[in-house]
Amino acid sequence: TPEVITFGETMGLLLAQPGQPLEHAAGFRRSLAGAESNTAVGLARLGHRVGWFGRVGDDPFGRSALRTLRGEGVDVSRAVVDGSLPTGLLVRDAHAHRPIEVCYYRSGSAGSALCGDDVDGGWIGRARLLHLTGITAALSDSAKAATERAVRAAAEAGVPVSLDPNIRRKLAGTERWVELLRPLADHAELVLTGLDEAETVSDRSGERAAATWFLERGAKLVVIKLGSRGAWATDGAEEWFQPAAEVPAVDPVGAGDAFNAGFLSGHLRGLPVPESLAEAATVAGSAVQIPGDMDGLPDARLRDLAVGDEQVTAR
Ligand code: KDG
Repeated sequence: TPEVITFGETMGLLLAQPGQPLEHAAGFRRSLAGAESNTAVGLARLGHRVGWFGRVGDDPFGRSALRTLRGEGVDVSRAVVDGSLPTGLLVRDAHAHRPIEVCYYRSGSAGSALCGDDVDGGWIGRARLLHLTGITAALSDSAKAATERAVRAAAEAGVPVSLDPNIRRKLAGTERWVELLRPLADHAELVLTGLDEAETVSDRSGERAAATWFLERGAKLVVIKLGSRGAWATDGAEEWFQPAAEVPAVDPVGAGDAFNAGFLSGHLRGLPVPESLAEAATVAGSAVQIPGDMDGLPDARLRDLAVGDEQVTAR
């Protein structure tokens, strides 16, 4: 049984060749996208047993997504191949110093047809952690129902939930995001969030005020990701700050998912918060050095070489 279970939409990724803006790009590399599967792969590479479920189409992108995840050691036994809908696609470019252009081709996708019946509550009940992101609930009403079913299964079995809001403005407006995320926050023991997301959900400004809002709703630990500045965390009693790794970044997309994998790995191994934060920074710092959402995710050996080293440069 997996230690960690996560679920959501995994898409085919077509990534413009490095340095080529999407509008003018002629060459693309194929990879995988999807915040939850990025974190799943990150955890698997770090040596954890992870399960991911979701729906993919019965097409080359869907089949290769499952094959890739399986190859990474992620348990996809509960994933559904939907014979009637296509796998969603994400087409984007990658730059360190200019805005990244992201085009979704995911409306009516198999992934968004995820539904309550796809959730194996018994499987979730045997895990040590259920990790969710707000994206899944924002996909469709049926995916929102699946999220609720999964959270209920975790609650009934006493399995803690970690939540990353992962607000994607292209999927819904602010009001909708707040409405989706607040009930999820009520069930999250661990919150891993960007600062703007925490401020949006809580309607408070600043790390401390926003984190307090989550703690008041039952979270035990709130980790606020500050991008290239690092991360800040509190359990209500103590506070910690972790600077980001100083690395030559080429593609920041997926950094938050990588950070989550690094943090959750430390957390599952019972490390103190500052050590888990340091590992999270290292894993994120490794991920941003390679184009693609998940290609730069390190294994445990690479992470251990780099932890504590300010210059986490891949050689
Ligand atoms: O975190 C990276 C994700 O944004 C990307 O993989 C795609 O899940 C995705 C989304 O919905 O934006």
